[in-house]
Amino acid sequence: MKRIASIQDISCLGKCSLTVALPVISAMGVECAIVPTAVLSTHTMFTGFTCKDLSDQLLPIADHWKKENLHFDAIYTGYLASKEQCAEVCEFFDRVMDENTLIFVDPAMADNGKLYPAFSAEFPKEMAKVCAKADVIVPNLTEACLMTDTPYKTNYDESYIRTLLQKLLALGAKKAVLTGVSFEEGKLGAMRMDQEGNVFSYFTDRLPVSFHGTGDLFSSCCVGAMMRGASLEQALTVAADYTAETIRATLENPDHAWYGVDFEATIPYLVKRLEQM
Ligand code: PXL
Repeated sequence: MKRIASIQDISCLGKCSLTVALPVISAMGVECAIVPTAVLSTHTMFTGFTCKDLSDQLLPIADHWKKENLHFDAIYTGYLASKEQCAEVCEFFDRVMDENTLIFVDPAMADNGKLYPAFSAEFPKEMAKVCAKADVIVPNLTEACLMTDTPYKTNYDESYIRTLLQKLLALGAKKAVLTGVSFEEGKLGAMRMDQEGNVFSYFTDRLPVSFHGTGDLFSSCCVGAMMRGASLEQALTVAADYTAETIRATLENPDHAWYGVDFEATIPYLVKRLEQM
């Protein structure tokens, strides 16, 4: 069985980060080890959340794992607790990875033109250094703009997205995927560019809502599918479809929570998709 180490926070309640990565990756038949970056009472869209930074645990965990001679097929990072933690995560990669470890970085730090509340303006520069070490990065438009000093636009054309992808690759990542891309009303998707400048994109119907945690769902599904043998392109397709299907299912539930999606309800859909791959 393939083994992923996922480095992100535990939001005790919130349907995001590790409470999404663990069940989704496990359901995909891939082992998910975790490295919690912080424990929060909820995600940061609530007010009054508590947060315990676990930075002092990251490298001791890495060293213990190294001593145990464990191989990780992927290291997948998400929400980090502080700008200082970005350097520790880079060091974590160096200590734990080997030549067969895929580094998959979701620079979860911003959306809709704005940094998440816990981060200062210097954070994106530090996160860009984590992205520099990655095989695959999956920022949304806001995160990509912040890391490349590009003005954030909601009205754009394909050349804007291609330029942004080129700037992301210039950070050092081998493949860059931009999420939340739309060139056509009613469609939303992802576009990836490799070091040769080749692009691939995939779109689903845009649903008339935006839910918290869907980025984590997309990333978890994408890296999980790659561990199951999918190419990045196939993985992006499955991840986009699963995310869209989950938002659809959430909207159909009149009692759905405001703070996250009903991804639990669509795990059977995801498992079926994997079987067809
Ligand atoms: O879904 C990204 C995320 C993860 N973890 C925490 C968050 C957020 C987004 O706001 O607050 C703690």
